[in-house]
Amino acid sequence: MSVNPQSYRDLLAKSDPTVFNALLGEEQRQREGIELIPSENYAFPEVLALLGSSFTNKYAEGYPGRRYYGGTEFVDIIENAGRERAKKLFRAEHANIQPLSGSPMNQAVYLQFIPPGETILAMDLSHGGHLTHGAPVSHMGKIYRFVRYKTNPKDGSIDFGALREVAKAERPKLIVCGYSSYPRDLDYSQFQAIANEVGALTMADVSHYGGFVAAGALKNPMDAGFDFLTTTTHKSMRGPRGGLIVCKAEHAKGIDASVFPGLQGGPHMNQVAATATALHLVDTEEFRLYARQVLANAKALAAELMKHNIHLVTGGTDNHLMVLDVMQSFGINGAQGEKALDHAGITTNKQVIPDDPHPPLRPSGVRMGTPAPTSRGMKEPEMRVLAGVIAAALKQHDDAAHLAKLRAETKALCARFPVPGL
Ligand code: DSN
Repeated sequence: MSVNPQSYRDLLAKSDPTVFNALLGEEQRQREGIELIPSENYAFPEVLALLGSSFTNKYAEGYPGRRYYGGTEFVDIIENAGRERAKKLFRAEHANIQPLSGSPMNQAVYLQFIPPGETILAMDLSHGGHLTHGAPVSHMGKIYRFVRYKTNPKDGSIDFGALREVAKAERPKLIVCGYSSYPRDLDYSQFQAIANEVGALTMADVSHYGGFVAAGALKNPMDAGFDFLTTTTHKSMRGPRGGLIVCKAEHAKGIDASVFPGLQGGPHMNQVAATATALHLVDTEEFRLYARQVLANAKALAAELMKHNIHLVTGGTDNHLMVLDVMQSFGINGAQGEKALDHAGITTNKQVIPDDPHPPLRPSGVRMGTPAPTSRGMKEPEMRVLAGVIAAALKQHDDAAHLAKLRAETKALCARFPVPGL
């Protein structure tokens, strides 16, 4: 690497002690605590190195072979490699790996292919949909008319009969699926069949679990004929913070024009390089084993939590995450649950549950997932230990001494499983 990591740290310690000390604090927090926020993970060490590499210095507006700047022969290599790797992993005809993150990635699809004021059909946010799927507070929620579908209250499945009726009545131009707090795998062919009936395009935002789709552990929407798959690259893929879009060949020109110059200027070439490398590392047997272990760990954690009489939304999980109804299980809200777990050394986030009667800052649920502890090498036995700590912390959420004892247990567990790259 062009920068010796130790010399960079020594330099930073001298030149900016405020930021350096915060960095040390964050590293200690990551080492000594369990990260269960399902959208967080530990980037591959190669990814961290590339983010701090000399690719940071380079402007490269345009695409490989058609740039608006000179000196792009090396960045063309990394972007071409990344695009080919994304196409291969998602079995897609075209890939764009320049989106700076999840929001511009989804906006690039909407703004290019859907005229303002038109209808988009997306999941109700409390049932698992995402901010960028038309939340009323987002600009997209104001530009488009978002119509909602929901999950079945009995088992959390998607009610495709109801979805078909809404689609026929509302004639959306786009149907969106793929969620950030939905614990089940999806039958993409049913979405595609409905879209075909009403003449809508299809987009799956697999940001949370794109790595597991790429690894073959979860279904691939492109196999069902989807028009677009979008995914952030920093969650399940352990890449840099960023996004990518794959699509059918017929949308290639439109997607590229939408990302640049439609929405963005110069791509972050350090991010593009790190994305290319993350995609390379995802396409390995080691990563495929990791992906399967994440899902096995989630199943083990969910089963054990339920043995502690904790109610899980939809009654379990098929993927990497679960939502605990802590209001029903312990009579506390999600903010109280999140805080108690924080004190026990376990990081999670408060979460609304379907049709939650409580507000988003004090919702009924807590969301958790297994990508990060699995990256540390934890397996089913550790999930059983964690479930015991979680149940004890939620039960005795206002007993500071008890929570401190649990925190020591968490720290001891973490000491046996180092964080990759730290
Ligand atoms: N903020 C991410 C999550 O936590 O689900 C999604 O963008």
